[in-house]
Amino acid sequence: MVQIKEVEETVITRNIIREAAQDWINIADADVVVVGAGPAGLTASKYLAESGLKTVLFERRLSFGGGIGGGGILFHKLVIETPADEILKEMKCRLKPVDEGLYVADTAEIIVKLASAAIDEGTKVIFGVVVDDVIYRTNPIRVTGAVVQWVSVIMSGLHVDPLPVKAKAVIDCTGHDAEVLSVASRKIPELNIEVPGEGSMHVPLGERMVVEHTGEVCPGLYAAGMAVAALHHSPRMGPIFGGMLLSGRKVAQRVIEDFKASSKGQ
Ligand code: 48F
Repeated sequence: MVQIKEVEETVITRNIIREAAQDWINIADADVVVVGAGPAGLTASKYLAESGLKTVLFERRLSFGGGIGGGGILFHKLVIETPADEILKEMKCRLKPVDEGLYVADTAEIIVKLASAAIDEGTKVIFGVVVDDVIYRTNPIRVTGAVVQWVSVIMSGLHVDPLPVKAKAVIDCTGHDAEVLSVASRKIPELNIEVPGEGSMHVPLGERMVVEHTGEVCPGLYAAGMAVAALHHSPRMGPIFGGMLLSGRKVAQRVIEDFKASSKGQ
């Protein structure tokens, strides 16, 4: 017979609350807050955490992957083009070559391996949390953190104040709605951010533009993935994911460079 350890009920409660509280105390002052656990956010988190930055990833849902899981109209496959295959090969994803520089993969495998890579490098992932605002300072103007709320509170419509989390960099990886850029644009006009929304489908142009425009939006605030397309009104591309991964990696490289530059300047 298997001897299962007997656990008293309050032990479960105390351990969960103590460990979660410890994480939140640590999270209250992060190096980088990544918003959204889709392909761009997971890829960015992996490289940021790998570089040693304290990286927190907030995701509204209770699951990873954003738009990956839906594949193309729910077919469980996605398409990846070079050079993004190198990112997935690094994570040991199995890619089926179907043409020169073109691969097909299973959505479930890509989700789980991207998430695993981000966590293994040290990203702290918190599910069920919405970033619904940013913190900022003036003279000079800068985004200095994110404002977070439980998704369940938002869904309930209860009047409950959110919590602020400080960060030297906040990255909008929220996808098509560019939620962080949109709230910053609406509430902080001095930032001069406009979010016109993405354009209609043009795959080659959309893939190129999303990567080209990835980076800093204003001091302290960065964007990757479809949030970049929403910011620059660049075309959507549907279920081809190379641009999302390359954008996630590029934003991480940019944030890492900015950290290095600011630490040299101190
Ligand atoms: O939508 P999503 O996958 O964004 P992405 O990383 O990739 C886009 C592709 O999936 C696809 C495409 C190109 O291939 O067209 O659509 O740019 O992932 C965004 C994630 O952010 C979460 C959301 O639940 C999703 O998992 N999210 C959105 N807004 C918030 C958020 C928010 N305010 N706070 C926390 N999470």
